[in-house]
Amino acid sequence: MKRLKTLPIHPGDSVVVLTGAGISAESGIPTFREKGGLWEKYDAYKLATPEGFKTDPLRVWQFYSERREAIQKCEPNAAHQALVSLESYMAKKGEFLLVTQNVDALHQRAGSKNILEIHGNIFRTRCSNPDCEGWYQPFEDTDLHMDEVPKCKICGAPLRPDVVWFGEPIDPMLEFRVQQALRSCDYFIAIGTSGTVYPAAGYVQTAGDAGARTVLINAEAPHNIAFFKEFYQGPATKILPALLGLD
Ligand code: BJW
Repeated sequence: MKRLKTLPIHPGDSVVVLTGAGISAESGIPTFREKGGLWEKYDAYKLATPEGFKTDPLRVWQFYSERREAIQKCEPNAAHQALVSLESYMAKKGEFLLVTQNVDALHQRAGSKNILEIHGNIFRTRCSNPDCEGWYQPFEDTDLHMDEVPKCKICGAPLRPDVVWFGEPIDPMLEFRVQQALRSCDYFIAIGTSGTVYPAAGYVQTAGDAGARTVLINAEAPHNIAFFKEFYQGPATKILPALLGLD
């Protein structure tokens, strides 16, 4: 590969990184919308909406249990590691925020610290009843619920994975923190995301309007490409370390 010029990020800069399924693809975790992706094989409306869960909670749990099991066998890759290096480079003087749409927790396993999981975490479970206090008390859960829907100990309602489905809002506190960071960052770097799902797909506009240098690293040109000032096409594990001068 032609040697890339490194991004001139200074330790005192403010950087917001947005990651999507593409960053974990080389760890062996399927993306959603590519050929062979999850939403090609499975019906998103049946498996990733509150309506789908109400209709067939066991089928939804089987889908998430299979993914829990598969993700546990995967390891963070060079792109996850590069973001850990960037965060530690900026730790003393700068500001670094990692916003991930991924539910796989690979960033945490790699060692990233300042991270917001806007679509939740597949290894957490919570009550599905908004009137129960269990709704607000997600807990760590690596169990596989293949044969039976787990029930809330407080109200008896079905428990659900603590992820954000279509039609559900992002946690307003998380979204507030993201919006604040987007308005004051020097760099907005998106990695491995198709720019299809909102509100994340709109973050580049907010950052760009506020004057940030907007950079995209992706295997293919996504829907919202026009909003990025720079686009580097290729695998995240090669492009990101090269752009950060870590290769
Ligand atoms: C590589 C690579 C490599 C591969 N290296 N690159 C405005 C306009 C239109 C619609 C809406 C709107 N606002 C809201 C909506 C509705 C909806 C939405 O966006 N729909 C669109 C699909 C049209 N949004 C929502 O419903 C959101 N909620 C919301 O807005 O609430 C508002 C509200 C307020 C008040 C009350 C009620 C509601 C919630 C969205 C939740 C998304 N959930 C999922 C599932 C999470 C749990 C789970 O994992 O099962 O999140 S869907 C799925 O898509 C998952 C992902 O995080 C998300 C984004 O996908 P991502 O990461 O971009 O993956 P892909 O597969 O699409 O792309 C991967 C890319 O990587 C590809 O481009 C590859 O080329 C690339 N790649 N290998 C680099 N090695």
